Amino acid sequence: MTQTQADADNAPVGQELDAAMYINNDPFEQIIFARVFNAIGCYDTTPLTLRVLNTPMPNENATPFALCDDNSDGLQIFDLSTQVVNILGGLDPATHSVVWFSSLASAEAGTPAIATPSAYTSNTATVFAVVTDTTQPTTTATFCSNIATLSLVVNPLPTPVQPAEYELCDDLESGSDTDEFASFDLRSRDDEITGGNDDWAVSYHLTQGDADAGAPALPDVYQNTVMANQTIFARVENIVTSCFETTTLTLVVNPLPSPTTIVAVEECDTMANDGDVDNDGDAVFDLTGQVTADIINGETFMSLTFHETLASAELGSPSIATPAAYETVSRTIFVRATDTDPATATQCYRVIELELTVQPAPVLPAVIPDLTSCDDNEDGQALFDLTQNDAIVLGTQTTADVTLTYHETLASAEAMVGSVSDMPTF
Ligand SMILES: [Ca+2]
Ligand SMILES: [Ca+2]
Ligand SMILES: [Ca+2]
Ligand SMILES: [Ca+2]
Repeated sequence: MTQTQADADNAPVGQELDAAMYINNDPFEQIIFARVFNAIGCYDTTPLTLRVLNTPMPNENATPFALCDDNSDGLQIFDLSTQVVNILGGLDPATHSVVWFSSLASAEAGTPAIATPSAYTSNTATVFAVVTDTTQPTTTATFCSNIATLSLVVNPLPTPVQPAEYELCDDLESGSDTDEFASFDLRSRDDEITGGNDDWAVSYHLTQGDADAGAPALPDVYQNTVMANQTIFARVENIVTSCFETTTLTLVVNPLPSPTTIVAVEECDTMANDGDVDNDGDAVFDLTGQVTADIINGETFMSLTFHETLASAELGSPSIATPAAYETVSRTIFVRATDTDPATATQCYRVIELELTVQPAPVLPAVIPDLTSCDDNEDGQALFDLTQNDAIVLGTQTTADVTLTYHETLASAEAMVGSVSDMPTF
C-alpha cells in the first residue's frame, strides 16, 4: 500500500504504508494505492478510497429520568421513548436512531435490546442507548454509532403523618361564637404532618382532586365552610423530587359552655353571716353550692372558677381561692365556665358576670323603753300594745326596708318563727 500512484508503480524502499495501523492524512476521504506483485516482479496497482464517517456524539450528561414510586414497590414503568431528545442532546432525531439496552455489554453487542422501551419496568438503574447516524453517505454498510447512558430513578413518595383532629373553640371572628365556624391556622399543622422533614412542603386543599392537582390551595388561615366538623386535604410534596402524597386533616369547632346568668346573690351584713359585728360593710358568700348549680343549670362537662377581674377570668388565674366562703363588699365578680369534656382537647370557656350584694342588717336601739300596763284585775297579767315603741325600734328605718316582729323567746326571734300573732294588742 502506498500514498501515491508513483510509489505504487516504483515501490521505493520505505514508502510502503503500515498495513495494520495506518492513519489517514486527508480528513474524511483519501485515496491510497495498492500494488500487487509476484515472485518474478510482475505487478499491478489499483486505487483504494479511505472514507472517515462522523461518529454521532450523543448527550454525555443526559438528565436523569426520574419517576415517583406510586405504589412503594421500588419499581416504576418508564417510557424511554420520551427520552430520545434528552439522550440525543443536539443531534437531529430525524437522522439518528436510538436503541435501548439494559446493560453495557448488550449495548456493545447490539443485542438483546429492551423489547418494549415505551413500557420498561425498572428500579433505580442505568440504561444504555446506542445512537446511530442513519444518513451518513457511504458506499458500504457502515453506520456509525455511539453509546450513551441514562439514569433511571425511582423516587419514594413522601410519607406524611396523619395529623390529629385540629380542634378550635367557636370564635367571634366569624361573626358569632355559637355558629360553629372558626378560623384555622393551617400552617400550624405543617410540622406535625411532615414530622419536621424540611424537604417536604405542605399545601391544603378543599378536595382530594385539588390536592392531587396541587391547586387551588386553601389560604393559610382558613375558616371552615362546613359547620362544626370538616375534612380537608393536605398535599405533601418533596421539594427535590416533586413526588407527593396526600393525607386528610379534620377541622373541629367545639362549642363554648353556656353558663346561665343569674340574679344578684345577696347576703346579710350580720354577725351571724361573718362572725364580725353587724354592718361592717361586707359579707361571706358561698359560691359553690346553689350559686354554682344555678349557673351550670344542668349542662354537662362544665366547671366554674370565680375571679375578681375580667382579665383574670380570661386568663383563668388568679381565681378566688375560697369560693365556698368568699368575704367581700358588694361587687361584680366574673365566672369562668370551662368545658371539661374529656373528648375535646380545647377546654373552651365563656366568662359571665355575677353580682354579689351585701344587704345591711337592721339596726335595733341598744335599749328599748319598758312597756308598762295596769293590772286591772290583780291577776298579774295585762294587755300590751307592742307596737307603741315601733318607731323607737325602727329608728330611721321604715317598714318598707325592714319587717319588725316580736317574739317571746330569743330563739324564736333568731329563727324568725312563733312571732306574737295578735299584734298590736298582746
Ligand atoms: Ca412502583
Ligand atoms: Ca364562630
Ligand atoms: Ca359583715
Ligand atoms: Ca366582715
